[in-house]
Amino acid sequence: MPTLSNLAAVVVAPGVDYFPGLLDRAEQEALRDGILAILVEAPPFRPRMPRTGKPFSVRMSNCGPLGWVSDETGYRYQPTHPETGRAWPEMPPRLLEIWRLLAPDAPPPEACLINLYDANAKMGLHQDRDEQELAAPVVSLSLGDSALFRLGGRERGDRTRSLKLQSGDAIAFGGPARLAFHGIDRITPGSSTLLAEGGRINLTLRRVSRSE
Ligand code: MD3
Ligand code: FE
Repeated sequence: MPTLSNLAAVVVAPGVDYFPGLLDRAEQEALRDGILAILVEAPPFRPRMPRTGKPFSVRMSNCGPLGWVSDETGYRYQPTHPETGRAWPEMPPRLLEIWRLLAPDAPPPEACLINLYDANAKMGLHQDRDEQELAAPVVSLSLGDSALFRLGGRERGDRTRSLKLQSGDAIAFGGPARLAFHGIDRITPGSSTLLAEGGRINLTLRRVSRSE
């Protein structure tokens, strides 16, 4: 198993451990290929906002026992793809290893949300609070074009700061940061050669259910 190039965390805020360049190019390529294979089995879908049905600009898929989906009826985790009805593909073992390294005290992740950004996609400021287990951190990995990530506090009106997330970067959000507001303001097209078609893939690993 290849080694991670940089396991030194930069604590950018309480509970936010940033690992710039955690994955070297070979690791990024291996992960990319694993995710592209998953997207054949579990094709990207476009989530819709609860109530209004307004489509997200980001397309999504999932791997692992549970996947996050959103439509007119609400946000939820479910074991099957919303369009094919099939179980989500298994999580690549390498993702489970990265989780063990970055979240050593947490039970294993149950969901890996795959967010797909084209040149115009963004994600508005929000909290991740659809999980029963809020003691476990959320671990995020970035592949492809860079993104301008915005991180706030636990209240929507709190001051925010911006961070550029690049291909191969990882961040773990735990403790006081677990319910921080966050979003993606924009991506920078052409900033990475990892994805042949351009764009950005974000992988977000989460523990969903409580494990006493
Ligand atoms: C801070 N994804 O899927 S990853 C999401 O890049 C999501 O696609 C963004 O926000 C993306 O929910 C941001 C960084 C991230 C993920 C989860 C967090 C930051 C977080 C959970 C709590 C606090
Ligand atoms: Fe989020």
